[in-house]
Parts: sequence; C-alpha cells; structure tokens
Amino acid sequence: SKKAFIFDLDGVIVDTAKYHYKAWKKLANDLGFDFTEEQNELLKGVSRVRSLEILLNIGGVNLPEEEKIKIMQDKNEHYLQYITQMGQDEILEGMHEVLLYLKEQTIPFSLGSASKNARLILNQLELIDLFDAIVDGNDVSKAKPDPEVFLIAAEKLKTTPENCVVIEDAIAGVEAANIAGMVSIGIGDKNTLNEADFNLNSTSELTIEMIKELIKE
Ligand code: B16
Ligand code: MG
Repeated sequence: SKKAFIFDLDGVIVDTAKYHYKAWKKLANDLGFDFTEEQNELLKGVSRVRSLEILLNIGGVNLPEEEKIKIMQDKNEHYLQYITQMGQDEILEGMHEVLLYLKEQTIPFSLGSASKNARLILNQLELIDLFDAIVDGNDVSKAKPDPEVFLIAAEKLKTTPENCVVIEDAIAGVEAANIAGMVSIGIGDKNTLNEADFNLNSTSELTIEMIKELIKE
C-alpha cells in the first residue's frame, strides 16, 4: 500500500549540529571546561534537557534546577542567532529535490524531530509549506529512542507504521524507527548506524531512483 516518509531535521535536512556545538561550547567554556567536536556527537538527536545533562556530566559540574533552566535559555538564545541567519543554501545536498519529488508524486511526508526550533528552521529554509505534518520537540513527552515522535507522525499522515520510511542520522532515531515498526534509513557512518534497514553515507546518496524503489507498491 501507499508509502509515507518521515524526515529527521538536524543531520538530514540541514546541518544545525554545528550551531548547537558553538552554543554548547560557549556554555561549557563559561562554566570553565572544554567541549570538543567529538563529544558533540553525543548530543545528536538528543533533547535539549538531556543534552545539558550530558554536557554537565562531561564537565563534572552540578547545578541547581533554576540555574539549569536559565543556562538552557541562554544556550537557545545564542543558538537562535545562528539559526535566524540560515537560508535555503544550507539545505543538505539533494534533499530539496527529494521533497519536491515526493510532493509531485503526492506521497505524504512529515517531519519527526527532537528540536523545539523545528518550525522556525523549516521557515528559514522555506520548506515548511511542503510538509503534510510536523512533529517536533514541542509535541512529544518521550524523546527518541522512544518511538512516540514517529508514531504521532504516522497518525498525522493518516497511515500505519509499516507504510512509513524514516530518514535519520542519529542512533537514537534509527532505534526509534525500528521500535515503531517502520523502515529505517541511516544517513552517516554505517558502523554507527548498523541497526538501520538501509545505510547511506550522506544525503546525496538518497537519490530519486532510490525513492522510486522505496515507493513501489
Ligand atoms: P532544540 P533532530 C535534535 O534535532 C538535534 O539533533 C539535537 O542535537 C538537539 O539537542 C535537539 O534537536 C533539540 O534541539 O534545542 O532546538 O530543541 O536531529 O531530532 O532534528
Ligand atoms: Mg538528527
């Protein structure tokens, strides 16, 4: 039966990880410790609250709850300074074509992201109107690898999990898709994302040919 697609945002449609990194690094440095790009890998696909926990753990820093809320706000404000400068030129290779092709074929698709800034980002990229549904960090109570985000997306697309194809770059996201009973496509290192049904090195490998194969009924 008819397929539907669910796209992760960061690492699949756009590389916002570099901006998250700059903002978390500044926060770490202000707190008196370093935060490397390698350590930043741990934050991919992870919620904002969980990201802060991981960061503070790296620095061996303990903070009271109110302080954590305050610095998360500061981090987000810093992050937004980068995000609000973004344009269509930052869409990852091939992804605009894929979205336009699905639209043309009337294949429904949703966003399935952990980010609370997802709508703002899709606006900046001028992609928001293409999506049939958007499910983001504001809509879920349980973060990936919990399948909630993708199950809500399937519901919004009026389809069932087994008809959904999820495109993800994070381990937690691939896991969530698998638990949901969806087809998972991992973008990135195939050893890291070895649980995915299909592995691609980068978004440029998600070709129209591959999409055609995936939507064959
Ligand atoms: P925000 P995704 C995730 O987006 C990012 O990968 C992750 O690094 C970030 O902490 C999370 O969004 C929350 O983002 O602070 O904007 O709410 O990959 O699920 O699209
Ligand atoms: Mg991601």
